[in-house]
Amino acid sequence: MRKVFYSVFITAVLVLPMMLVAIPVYAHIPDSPTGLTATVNPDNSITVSWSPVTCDPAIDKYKGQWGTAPTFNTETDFAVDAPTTSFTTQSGLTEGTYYFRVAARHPAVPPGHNAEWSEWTTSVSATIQGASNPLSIIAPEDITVEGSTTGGAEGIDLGTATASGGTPQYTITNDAPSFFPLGDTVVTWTVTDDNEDTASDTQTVTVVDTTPPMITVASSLTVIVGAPSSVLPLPTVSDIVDPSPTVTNDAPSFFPLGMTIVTWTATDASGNSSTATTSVAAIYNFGGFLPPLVINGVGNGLFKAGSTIPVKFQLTDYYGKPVSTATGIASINTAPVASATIRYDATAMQYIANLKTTKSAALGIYTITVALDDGTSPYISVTLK
Ligand SMILES: [Ca+2]
Repeated sequence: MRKVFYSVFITAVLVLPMMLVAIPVYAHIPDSPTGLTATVNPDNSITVSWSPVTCDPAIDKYKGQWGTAPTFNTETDFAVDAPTTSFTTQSGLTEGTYYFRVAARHPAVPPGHNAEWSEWTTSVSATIQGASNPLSIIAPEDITVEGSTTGGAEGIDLGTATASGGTPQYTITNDAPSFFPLGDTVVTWTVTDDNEDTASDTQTVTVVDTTPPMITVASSLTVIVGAPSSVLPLPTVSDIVDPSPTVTNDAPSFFPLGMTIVTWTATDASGNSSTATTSVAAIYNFGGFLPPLVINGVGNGLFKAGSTIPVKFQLTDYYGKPVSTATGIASINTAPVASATIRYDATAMQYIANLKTTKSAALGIYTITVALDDGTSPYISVTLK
């Protein structure tokens, strides 16, 4: 009996005070929330919600954890004050499965003592699908086109952009100008779907000018020997893109006697060029026959057959300066033909050929011709008697 008494006594002394302290002071651990659901929103956020926990004392806060794995790394990823029973993540989550779990809290009751959290709920998950098929657009291939108008190109067929993903129907637009200047222009193509989401891509349009100018010149031209190259008429030049191609030629400063081939070159701003040639014949300025073939500007023309006819004339260059270096043969078409070489009389600054006519020539009209070394053959009629 004594042993029993002591045992009860010791138990009462040690245990009873502990019971008196523990039972009334600490709030009990609340139930975990129930009805946990996770829902994907159109903006690719996820809303997790749960049923309110009802117990006494009332829940004052919920906390949650979420992530891409059912193992949660941090103690608290979100917290909301009761009676709120939902939480929404940020929008635009990338493709994947997201996991959530929640706990509820009793406040400290009575004040000054510890609040108590429930156990975590079992996790729930939601999967973002949309990210695997986002709205996208592929612009047409970059293109290079030939210039079609002054400074660039118009009416370019850009091709067709292709949209996919998102929420059809699609509205596709681009910011292409009607006129593309030479060089690169970046065109931005944009698709808008029924969800008002947009996506864009770019296309580079390159306008080039590979077409040479057109050039038209006189194919042949006759000038007076010594004429400056400025006497040449300018060619007609045009280009599809360049309004004023550069025009050059390889003419000498002054044209020498005879034939000179002048090459004209028209070059556009893109470096394309075309050429054309003009054959320039430089001849003497023949001053007309002089007396006695001509007197006072009128042909005399009556000579005795067998007599010597002095054939006189003057040659000058473009600037009126006498030319002393010409060669030539004067002749008259009697049968046989009579002829004589011209020579230069420096004193008189004129040419002379003493043409001995044929004595047996019949009465009639004959032609005196001077074949000059510039390729010309001035002539005059005479009558032999
Ligand atoms: Ca061109």
